[in-house]
Amino acid sequence: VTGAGPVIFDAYGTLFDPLSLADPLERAFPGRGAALAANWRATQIRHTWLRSLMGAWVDFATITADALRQTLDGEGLPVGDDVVAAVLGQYDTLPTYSDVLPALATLHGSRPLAILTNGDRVTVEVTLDVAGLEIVIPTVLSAEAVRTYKPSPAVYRLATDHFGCDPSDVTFVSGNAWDCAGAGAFGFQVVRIRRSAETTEAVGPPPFATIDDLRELPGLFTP
Ligand code: LAC
Repeated sequence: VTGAGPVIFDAYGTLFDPLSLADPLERAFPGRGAALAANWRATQIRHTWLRSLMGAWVDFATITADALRQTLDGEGLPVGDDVVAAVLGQYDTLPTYSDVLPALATLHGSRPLAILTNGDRVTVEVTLDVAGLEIVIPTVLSAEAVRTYKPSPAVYRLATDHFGCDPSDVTFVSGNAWDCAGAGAFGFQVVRIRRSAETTEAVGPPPFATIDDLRELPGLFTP
């Protein structure tokens, strides 16, 4: 990557680990936490696409709660308000992946850093704060501003509008293959961080680079 354009990160599945919520789910439903967390996350993402195509926007917290209830109900598990509240209550304190802090510490100061997320802005800001990263990543751009979700180009455009730059000036980092596809189609230089075994989507241009650890990211930039 050349130039000194912004580096923009997806939030969930890139910096913050939503599958860590397998732990409270495991406590509530022993032996099923990991599968429930994965199914919940897939349902949540699917709902963002459904609602975007249907023109039926609701905020991300509502999607997240609906997806959790649907997941539990679909597995024949009781959807108790106490369990739902306890699990959802941990969403704004999701942990970062272990490579995030060292990678960002290296990048900090070298170029503008931001988050572009489908998550609600305030929730993501709280999570950043809890992780001690609000100084390192001062800008959170949320899809809520355009009341639709990635991979709509309207959401990626929030970044080029904010920074007053061309799509090709942006390095976009995501652990979600669908997000990499959308960002690449918009014209960002995409770096995929392999947080899961999912394959690269054969839609739009392939990522500029794929890395297994976020600490590889600073090395992609030529001075
Ligand atoms: C994000 C999630 C949906 O945009 O990956 O942060």
